[in-house]
Amino acid sequence: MTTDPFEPRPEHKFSFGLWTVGNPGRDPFGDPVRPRLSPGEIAALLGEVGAWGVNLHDNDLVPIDATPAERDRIVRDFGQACERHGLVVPMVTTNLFTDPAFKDGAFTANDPAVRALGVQKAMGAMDIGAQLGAKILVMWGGREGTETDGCRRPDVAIQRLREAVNFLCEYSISNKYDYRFALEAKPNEPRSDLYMATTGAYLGFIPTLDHPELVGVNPEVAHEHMAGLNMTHAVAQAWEAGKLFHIDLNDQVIGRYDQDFRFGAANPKAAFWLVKFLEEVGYAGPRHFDAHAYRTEGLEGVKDFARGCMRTYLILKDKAVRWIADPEISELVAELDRGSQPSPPIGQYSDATARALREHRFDRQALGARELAYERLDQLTIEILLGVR
Ligand code: GCO
Ligand code: MN
Ligand code: MN
Repeated sequence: MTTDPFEPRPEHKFSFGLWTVGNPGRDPFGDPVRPRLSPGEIAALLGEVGAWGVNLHDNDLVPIDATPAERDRIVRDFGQACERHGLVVPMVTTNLFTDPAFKDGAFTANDPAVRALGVQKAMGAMDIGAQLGAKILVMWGGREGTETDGCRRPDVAIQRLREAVNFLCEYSISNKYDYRFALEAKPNEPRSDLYMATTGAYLGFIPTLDHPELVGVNPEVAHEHMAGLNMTHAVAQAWEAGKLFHIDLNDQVIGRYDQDFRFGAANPKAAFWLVKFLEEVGYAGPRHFDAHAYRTEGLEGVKDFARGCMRTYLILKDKAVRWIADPEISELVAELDRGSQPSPPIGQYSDATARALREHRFDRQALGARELAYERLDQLTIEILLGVR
């Protein structure tokens, strides 16, 4: 019996949001094209395609005006549906963008009542998540941003954001929820400019919090690409800082509208470097697909979309293994990494190391004349990706 090497298994930790496979295909120009699935139906679909986890916004599951009793019943029923379909709930998040009350943002809004409502709503999302076993709270600003910067000073917005995150960290601690907070940056949409436009911005913000140890980031491929940036570089900086708490995988053509394409659909080479990095460093968190099917699709197309995200990840993981094991590539990489002339190490500063460095005579011309075979290296990479190697 042959087994499909690209079949998703629980240890791959593939997760989808209720809002991703549940996306009915509405866009700014057109109405929904797919029937709205209930959370239970989505759990069944995710179980069928072989996902490991399902994530949710509070209101993907519990309507915003549900009574406490309705809330309890809905959450209990959903927990049972997840169990039935072999799914865990690793992450929850808060919808702070759909309701008109949040038209000027939530945590950064000028009206203190809106800010307080935002924090109250996030507490409610944390309660729901805790009941379902979630340990990661994603915080995406949604509408934390501006069309006109006349509305408030942007540093005040940052102070308000800090106040809210600090409060929610304490809420997690005092309820023993044990959440890790993953802050998700995005440069624009739905506002013209969002605060905290890049993962790097959040990495600068986190050390200013009361509980920086509880807070990391949730980089998203599409969001870095919307800003014209390199996702793998953003992820690497987060990883190196011990802050890669979650990841949103999808795809996005640079310079276009917010596309949320199937993982690897637009930039397979960028996706390859990302998967290679995650697998090489041993990232152990969820691989969450924050994407949705093309608007041309029905229910079967949504399954094709979800299977495609996971399959592409696993194919790229296999390509990464091939890349690392390829003798010609390894030799080339080792050669490119090798020093070409003796030089004093930089290392720890001391008077002696500084003197040694000041006095050293480099053959600068030889350094400039050295040829670096990155063309060959990249072509070998492309040949692996295109399947001829
Ligand atoms: C977007 C974001 C969202 C968030 C989600 C979780 O572009 O709309 O990526 O999908 O990830 O709201 O907070
Ligand atoms: Mn997004
Ligand atoms: Mn996202």
